[in-house]
Amino acid sequence: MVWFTEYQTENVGLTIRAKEVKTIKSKYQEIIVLDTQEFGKVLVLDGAIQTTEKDEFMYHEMLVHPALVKHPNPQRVLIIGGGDGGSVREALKHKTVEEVHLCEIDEEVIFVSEKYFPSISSKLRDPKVKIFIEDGNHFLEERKNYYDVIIMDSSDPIGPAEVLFQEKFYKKVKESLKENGIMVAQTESPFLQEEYFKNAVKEIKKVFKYVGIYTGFVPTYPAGMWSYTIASDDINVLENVNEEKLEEIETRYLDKELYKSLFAIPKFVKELVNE
Ligand code: SPD
Repeated sequence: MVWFTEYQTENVGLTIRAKEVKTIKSKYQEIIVLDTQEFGKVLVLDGAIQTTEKDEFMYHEMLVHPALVKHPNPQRVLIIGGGDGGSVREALKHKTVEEVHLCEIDEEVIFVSEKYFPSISSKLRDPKVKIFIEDGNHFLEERKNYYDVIIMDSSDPIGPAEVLFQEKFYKKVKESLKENGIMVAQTESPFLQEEYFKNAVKEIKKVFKYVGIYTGFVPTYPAGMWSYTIASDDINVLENVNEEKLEEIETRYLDKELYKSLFAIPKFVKELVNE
C-alpha cells in the first residue's frame, strides 16, 4: 500500500491510499493509474487526478448533458480532451447524435483508459465515434461551421492545456459551431482555483452572447466543487428547456429536477464572475 497525494494548491493536497500504482511515460506527460479501495481505479496526468471509477459519472454527466439537452437537434458533437472516453459515452446516450469526434492530443491516454478503465472507455470504438490524435487548438482551424455541440473536457489550464482557456481559442470554437451551436467547458474549482475559474469565464464571455455557469460535486477534484460554463451565440443557454430529454437517457447524477435549477449556484460564485 502506498499513499498518493495530488497537490491541488501550494498548501492543499488530496491523499488516497493505493493498493497498486502503475506509471507510464507518454510523449506528453506522466500517466499514473492507481488502484484504490475507496475510488476504484484513478487516472492521474502529470500529478493531477483526471477521473476515478467511483465519481466519474458526477463530472461527465454534468459536463455533457446540459448542452445536448439544450440543443434542439444535436447530431455532430466534438469532444476536445477527454481521452478516457467518459464524455464520449455520455454523448452517445442522446439518440439524435450521429457522430462524435474525439480530439485527444495524447494517444497513450486512450490506450491506458481502454486497458484499465473499461467502464469509462466502453464506447470509444463505437461506429459513431471517430478519434483524432491532434492538438485541439489546430484541429478546429480546419473545421469551420461544422459541429452542433463542442465539449471541452480538458485538463487544468497549465502546460499544454493553457491555450484552451483563452479568448483566441474560444473564438475558434465559435467559428467551428454551426447555427444554434453550443459549447461547454469544464472551468475548474471556484473555491480552490478561483483565478483559473474567473479567467476562463471572463474569456468565454468576451466571445459568446449567452453564457451560463453551473456547478456540481466531484469529490476527487479540488474542493470537491467543480464549475462548468456553457455558451452560445444563438441559443439562450440560460433557459432550462427540453428537460423531458433527460427522461430518455440513463443517468445517476443529473435528473430533471437538478437540471431545472442548473443555474442556481452559490452566491459567492456569482459574485466571482460578476466582479
Ligand atoms: N483537476 C482535474 C480537472 C480535470 C478535468 N478533466 C478531466 C477529464 C476527464 N474526462
